[in-house]
Amino acid sequence: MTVQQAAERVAADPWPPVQDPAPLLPDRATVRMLGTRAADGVDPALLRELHRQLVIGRRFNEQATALTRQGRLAVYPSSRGQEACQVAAALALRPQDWLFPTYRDTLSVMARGVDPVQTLTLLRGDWHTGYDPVEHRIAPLCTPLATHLPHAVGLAHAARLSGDDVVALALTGDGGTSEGDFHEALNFAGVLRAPVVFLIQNNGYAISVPLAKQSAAPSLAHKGVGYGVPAVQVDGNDVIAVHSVLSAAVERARTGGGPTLVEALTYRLDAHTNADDASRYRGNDEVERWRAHDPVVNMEGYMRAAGLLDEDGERQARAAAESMAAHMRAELAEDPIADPMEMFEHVFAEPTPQLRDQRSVLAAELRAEAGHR
Ligand SMILES: Cc1ncc(C[n+]2csc(CCOP(=O)(O)OP(=O)(O)O)c2C)c(N)n1
Repeated sequence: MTVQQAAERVAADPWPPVQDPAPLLPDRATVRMLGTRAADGVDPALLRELHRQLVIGRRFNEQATALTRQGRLAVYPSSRGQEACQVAAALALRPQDWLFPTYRDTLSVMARGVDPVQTLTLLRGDWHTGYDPVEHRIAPLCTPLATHLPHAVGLAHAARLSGDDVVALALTGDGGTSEGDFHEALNFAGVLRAPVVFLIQNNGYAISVPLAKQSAAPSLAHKGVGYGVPAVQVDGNDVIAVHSVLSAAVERARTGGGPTLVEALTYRLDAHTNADDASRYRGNDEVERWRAHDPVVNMEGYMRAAGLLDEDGERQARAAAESMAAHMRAELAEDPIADPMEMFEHVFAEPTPQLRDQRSVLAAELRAEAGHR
């Protein structure tokens, strides 16, 4: 099919206007599977892989946080407590699909196959992404809130026009849903029926701002209704449930069903980043309440009870996590050497006059500095 034919097909098949918003509304009950009969039918090999990735992910969060304390990593926005969302997002995608992560989503990037050290490149103060986005089909970790969401819609729509079997999964936090880009992305996704899935990791806070000060909506999932996008609310600490909901949404998008908005209810156990003091805006009792719903502990409890995890399986998962942590320590022992002149490259095909001026100023300063040494 040519691009022209695909465009004509899309134009001839408009998104039917939704007369009745009820089917778009999230169910009153949050989707949960861990410990319920719904989990019994899930492939044990998938459960073991979800568990293995959770254990590796937890270790990654702990090791990266330790490396910030040693000054080896400039900043780390930990996803401890949110590992279930991260792992589920990575494993719900097929190789041809695209992931659009935020700065907090290093774990999902790693769980999709990128070297753990490469996922941290941007967070070491290097302007490079650290991995090849096209090779891995993972957009660069996005620091400005929500600006990657319209990109995800654009990529998904373009793939559909070209007849490529691609779905884009875009991640955002609860704070990101207050940004204009979030609303523009949902609007375009609904109108274009783009094969895109949005996952909101609602961890309760945008740095220090609690959800109640971000939104008066009954839930963040309700935000899909205004754009004709069906939404689901899921227990974000239940890796089986998040994986199941996202896989269904990816499949729906792949088969022409259009976009889905998924709100995962979770909690960030660590501070926003190592530079933040979370005790200034939330109490220890709240953190302890969520600790009781730890996604890694929950999954291990379920698997042991179901006879899917024995001592040997546990040892193997922990050994894989330890060898990854040793790799991180070894590779981050040296500071990266960046050429300051490189920051002017790859911004525009033709550098602007201002960029050229700035490049000359910096080059002169570097020459002067070298002369003083
Ligand atoms: C456009 C924009 N405005 C402000 C910021 C500063 N900022 C960084 S993180 C953050 C809060 C994000 O909260 P949320 O979307 O809930 O994600 P979380 O950090 O909890 O994963 C803000 C306001 C930013 N990065 N980008």
